Amino acid sequence: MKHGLGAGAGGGPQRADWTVDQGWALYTPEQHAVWKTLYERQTSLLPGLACDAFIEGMHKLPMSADRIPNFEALSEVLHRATGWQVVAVPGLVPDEVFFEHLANRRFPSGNFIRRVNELDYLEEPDVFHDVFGHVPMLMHPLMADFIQAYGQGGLRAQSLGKLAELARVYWYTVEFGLVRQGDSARIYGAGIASSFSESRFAVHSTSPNRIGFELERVMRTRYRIDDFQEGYFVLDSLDDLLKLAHIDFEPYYEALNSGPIFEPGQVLSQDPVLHAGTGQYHRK
Ligand code: HBI
Ligand code: FE
Repeated sequence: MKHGLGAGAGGGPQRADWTVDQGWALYTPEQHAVWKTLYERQTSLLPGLACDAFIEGMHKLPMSADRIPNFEALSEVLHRATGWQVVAVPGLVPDEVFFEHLANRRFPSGNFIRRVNELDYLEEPDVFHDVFGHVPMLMHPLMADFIQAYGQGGLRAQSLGKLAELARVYWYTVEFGLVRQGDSARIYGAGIASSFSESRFAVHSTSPNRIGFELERVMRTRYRIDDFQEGYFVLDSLDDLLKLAHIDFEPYYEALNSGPIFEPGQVLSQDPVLHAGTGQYHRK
């Protein structure tokens, strides 16, 4: 197997569930070095920006600067903590395959790593985004339950034709979520935590909106995948994930059949605004 192409490239998946071997022994010194650069950058940046749960999860995992983590070693620690495992996939997998894994507490992680000349550029989730970004929060029992519930809900949403609405919940929590901690809004979302530039932007920039999380509002809000977010939604506490993990989305899908859809940078008069963004970054 060749890292970077993906075992499935061209020929379809190796196995029906799209998993492949991580192929840990095949990583080159250059690939381990890319991990080291990214790992050192983020671990020195995130204290003070990421929430305590993220930092704790990060420290409890068998991860270090010197090598790309081994998924079996990660899974052993993770499974003991929250019953999750990390399985290798060659890149993005079809939605239903992704959901099926999550519903069974398996987190599909890209086994390849970005190239050294593309440290901040990512077309598909690689091992740094998936492992460094996502796995620390999977050590948290409420996040562990919530992502499993998202997998189960995803399968259901697909059959109802409501995946776009549900995907917004995932986007504004698991990927780009902030949570109140003391007087500040801290990172718990993997898309932010794995990004050198967005980590600071999300927490400290005056440009983006930071709005208290409200489920229906979030499900009505489009997101951007091409640049920093124009707005973030902030949980009061990670305890809110408990409610989100057990919620019945169907009444929400019903409600969403009518009413407005909001643009990423919008602020509504009824929003619980923590910070009204200047919008400066996205105007330039
Ligand atoms: N596959 N490997 C991988 N990782 C993802 O985050 C992912 C995926 N397939 C589908 C998907 N995400 C999303 O489109 C769903 O959450 C909607
Ligand atoms: Fe992700």
